[in-house]
Amino acid sequence: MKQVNVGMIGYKFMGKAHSHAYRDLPMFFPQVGRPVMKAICGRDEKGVSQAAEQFGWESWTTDWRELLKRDDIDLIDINAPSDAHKEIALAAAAAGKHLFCEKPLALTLADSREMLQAAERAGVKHMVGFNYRFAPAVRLAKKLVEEGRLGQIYHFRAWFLQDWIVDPEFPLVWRLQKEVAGSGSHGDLGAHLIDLAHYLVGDIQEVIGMSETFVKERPMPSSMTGLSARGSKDAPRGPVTVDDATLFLARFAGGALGSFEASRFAPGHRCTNAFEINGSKGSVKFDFERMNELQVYFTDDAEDVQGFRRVLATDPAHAYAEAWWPPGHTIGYEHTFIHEVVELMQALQENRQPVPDFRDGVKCQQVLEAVDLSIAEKRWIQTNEL
Ligand code: SOE
Repeated sequence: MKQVNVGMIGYKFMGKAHSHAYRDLPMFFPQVGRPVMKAICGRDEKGVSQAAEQFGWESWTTDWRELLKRDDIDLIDINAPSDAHKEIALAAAAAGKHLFCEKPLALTLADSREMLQAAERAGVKHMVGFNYRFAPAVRLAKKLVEEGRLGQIYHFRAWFLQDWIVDPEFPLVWRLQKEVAGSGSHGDLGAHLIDLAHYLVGDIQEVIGMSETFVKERPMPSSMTGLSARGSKDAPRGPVTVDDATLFLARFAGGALGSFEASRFAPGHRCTNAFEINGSKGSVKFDFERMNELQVYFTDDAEDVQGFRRVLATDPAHAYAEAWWPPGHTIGYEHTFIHEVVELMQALQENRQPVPDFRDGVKCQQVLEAVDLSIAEKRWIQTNEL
């Protein structure tokens, strides 16, 4: 079995999620090998050295280019803020490293296309971090669609709602700055919905959207990590340059109609990443806050017991479930990243592209940008216009 040596850039929220995935992987999925956590990189010496120790990396550095020079690193895992993705990915591909990059792939469609081209030109493997595809209940939804058990698909209805910036005094973290994040709820949350739509229903042909920034200025942060930050009311204020909420309608190439809602202004919704699919033979409903469950309805159930049934996707019949605990013993958020890394390691063992790859990242970016253009021009946009 090939040994895969990993170098990671970024050590905060996603860096922790990915580090944990590499560590847990061999315990539950020994068949895909044991990734070696060679080196982790971050800008802050104290922070990155602590992370290296805490997460179990062999070494650390504050200069990501050092990782690319090392012959003992095969894969570069990019968890830095979105504005850093492109430069790192291009340089890493040129150095012949495989790439695993968090979403959204880049700040713009043009940049994401350049990243895909660079990876293809270098002949390296590439993967993008759409982790929600890897929830067993989402896999079950995919299976039901693919096997035709929902019939012809009419609707995909999705919403990703959070509430961590509802307080107008919450500081201006990087996720609220366009030059670093690319966009707000749209690229952060909507990107996941778009990817799930592509995965579950297929290509999106045309879109029209609307968006709003409810709080236009915020105090500068004194510190931030993950989704939390500190600041003070008296701190200088800066403009919020991304959307707080973006909604859009879509028509799928296969004829289905879609509606999408991404918002960070939905009090009470901590991380509601939810969708429904309605087809001629049935429907499914998923909500990440109950990620082990898929609600399933079939039109051909006997009339007297018709209704949504709650399927707990923890049986051996469900994707990835057999590797974990006995049925009914549920799994969590971090497992989606472990499953993602299972796919990545398996693909590297089999010398094939992992899925989802940078092509999926580009496709997502194309829809994100089509929605932005539709908002700017107040009209329907065909995704192939971009
Ligand atoms: C923050 O909004 C965030 O962590 C996203 O960046 C993730 O992609 C999403 O999975 C959860 O929320």
